[in-house]
Amino acid sequence: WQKIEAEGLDCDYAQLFSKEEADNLFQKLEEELVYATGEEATVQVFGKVYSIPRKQATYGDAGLTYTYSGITRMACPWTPTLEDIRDAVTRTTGQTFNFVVVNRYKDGLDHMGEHRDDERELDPLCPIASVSLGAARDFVFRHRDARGKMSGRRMEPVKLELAHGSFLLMNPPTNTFWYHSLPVRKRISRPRINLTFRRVQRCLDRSTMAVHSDRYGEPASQS
Ligand SMILES: O=C(O)CCC(=O)C(=O)O
Repeated sequence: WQKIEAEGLDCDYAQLFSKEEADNLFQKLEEELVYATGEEATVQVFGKVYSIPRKQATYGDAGLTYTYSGITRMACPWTPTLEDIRDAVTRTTGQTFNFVVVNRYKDGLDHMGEHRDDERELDPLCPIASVSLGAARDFVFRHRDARGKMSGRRMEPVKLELAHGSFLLMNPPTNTFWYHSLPVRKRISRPRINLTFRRVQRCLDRSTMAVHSDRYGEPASQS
């Protein structure tokens, strides 16, 4: 395990699957997963609708929903491979997860804008567990006080490469203080699938739920 730490940032990184296992999981997910289309493949930022620069799907326990970027996502029933990966993550962390957000990047042009995973629906004590399969991609954390030209503090971003079969555990309070993004990397031609396992709380009063505008699209990354 590699410990990644900075002020308010606490992550663990490890190789969870061998190359052979990871190749096999990637192939199975390519066969099993169905990605969102239509409104579910968009985000809303300050009332404007944008298509997301990658494919996305949400799976989890029956009846769960998760609202982010202005859109409510329903959990599709777990597939056998997602269950296998979820169970491996639970064995490794001792934590249980009831929801997974899947992002598929067809190549290095697909990306994810800077955001935090800090929706009120998420159990604040549960880490977010991220499994990466396929092309290795850079992943960048930036402290919330060190974003943009007018930012109050100078703090170096924390950068890592997420390898095929790797596992990144984002422990609390990382997502309170640090934004993360998956930047464009034009030289990458191969696809990548990322799974972020989460614990979503049922029965929250929707009217009090924060809707975060700074996630997922380029237009929002400056907000
Ligand atoms: O693809 C990745 O590694 C980033 C995923 C991510 O940031 C998210 O699901 O919130």
